[in-house]
Amino acid sequence: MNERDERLELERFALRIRIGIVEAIAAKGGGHIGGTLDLAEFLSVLYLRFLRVRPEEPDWAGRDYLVCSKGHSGPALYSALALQGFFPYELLRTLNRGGTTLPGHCDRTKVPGIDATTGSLGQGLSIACGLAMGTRLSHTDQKVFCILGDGELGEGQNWEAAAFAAHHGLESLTAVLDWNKMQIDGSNDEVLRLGDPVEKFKAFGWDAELVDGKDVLAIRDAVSRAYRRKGRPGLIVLDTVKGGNIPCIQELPNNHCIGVPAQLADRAMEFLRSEAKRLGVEVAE
Ligand SMILES: Cc1ncc(C[n+]2csc(CCOP(=O)(O)OP(=O)(O)O)c2C)c(N)n1
Repeated sequence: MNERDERLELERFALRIRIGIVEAIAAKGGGHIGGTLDLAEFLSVLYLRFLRVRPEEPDWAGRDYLVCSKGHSGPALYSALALQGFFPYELLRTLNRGGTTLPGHCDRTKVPGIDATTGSLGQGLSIACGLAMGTRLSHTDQKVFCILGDGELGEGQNWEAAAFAAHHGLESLTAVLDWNKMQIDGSNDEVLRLGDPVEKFKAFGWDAELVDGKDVLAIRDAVSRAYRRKGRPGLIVLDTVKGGNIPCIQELPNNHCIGVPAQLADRAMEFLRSEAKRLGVEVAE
């Protein structure tokens, strides 16, 4: 496949992930939409091109793992998992409602394809370290990915895990930072300055690189390098915008966890439909 078609296919899947997120959160009337939408391009690349998983056998022991440490972004993974056939797409509309099997935050015991229960920020990287250590002890080539939030990095446990992973040379571990520069109460610079995450993780002994979080081919190349990396853990910093480039969500002063009334959902869907037209994706009315 040439690069143009490759980009198109990955962007189309990212768009479908975004549509699933908006439909799910709008059906509930609101939720963690900002930092969820911005993961679409990364998840498109990971699920379409790399992650070795089996939708018909989610607990397959030979799978690659994905821990979403910022568990409030679960709906992004749910949308990708539904599109990949882990469970019926219609379930997305039950997100976070009474009796649902799709809680707002990632839940390994309820959602096929979710590898770690998260939501209390700061714990996922430690879980991922444990999984990576497991792959080493069992001599497999499985990979472990861990999605982190930049606000989440204010939790000290991350830095203990970062030191542990470097000390043990956990080469199967790749952390992916959603660097949208915003958290719940404002920007990182206002709440707790993170500085340059690439330099910070390098100082801990990791490989680390910055990638445009919208550029599916750049993400593809970074993930490809992650699959080949030897000797040390790696960090991919996704340079993103909170709100996933949907203008009416992105422009809100705080889009972390918001009510999504029908009017806002309609505006978001109108934009996504225009994107679908541009990319040649069929969307149900
Ligand atoms: C231990 C813990 N403290 C506080 C919270 C409340 N909380 C939920 S999301 C959030 C902000 C997270 O910001 P960030 O990691 O940047 O997420 P993103 O902006 O990417 O959604 C906070 C403080 C929590 N879930 N867990």
